[in-house]
Amino acid sequence: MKTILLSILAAFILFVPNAAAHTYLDTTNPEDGAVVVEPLQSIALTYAGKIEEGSTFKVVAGNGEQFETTSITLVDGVLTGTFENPLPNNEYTVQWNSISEDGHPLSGQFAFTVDVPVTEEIAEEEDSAEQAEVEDTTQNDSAEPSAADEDDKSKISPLMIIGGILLLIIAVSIITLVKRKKTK
Ligand SMILES: [Cu+2]
Repeated sequence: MKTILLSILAAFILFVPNAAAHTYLDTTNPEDGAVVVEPLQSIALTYAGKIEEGSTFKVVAGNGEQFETTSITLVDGVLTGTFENPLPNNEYTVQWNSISEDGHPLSGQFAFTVDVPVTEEIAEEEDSAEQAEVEDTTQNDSAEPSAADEDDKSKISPLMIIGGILLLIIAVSIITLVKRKKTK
């Protein structure tokens, strides 16, 4: 009995101070040191323990430019700041400032990099390809485009035949499956 009481006491001493421990920043999204490759429009700080409303953070890019959040919400210990637009590729430092429920000020910073593959280049390439086509048709006489059209058709038709065959196979297999089920 004594040992049980002692272990209960030990557990009490070990765990109760933990439960009453100060609030701290548990995880962040993005994580410290992360390289983000998808468009990032919000940053979330998850606290272990409660923090007060009015807790906030500042986002500063590598070139010193500050990015203002359009909204900051605090839900279940998660402080989320949202931006008007996804953050441009750059290195960022998040300087956070919070007040824990017991009144202790908390602050710190973490950093991450946004490196989203640029899709504009692909769009530009497509644009220039289209422009090249337009130039082709304007430069050449009427005979050229129709030849190109025929070329296009001959490229498409084998695909259409394969597609038709596939559809036929699918249709036949569905019909046979339905028939089998009916006979069973
Ligand atoms: Cu505290």
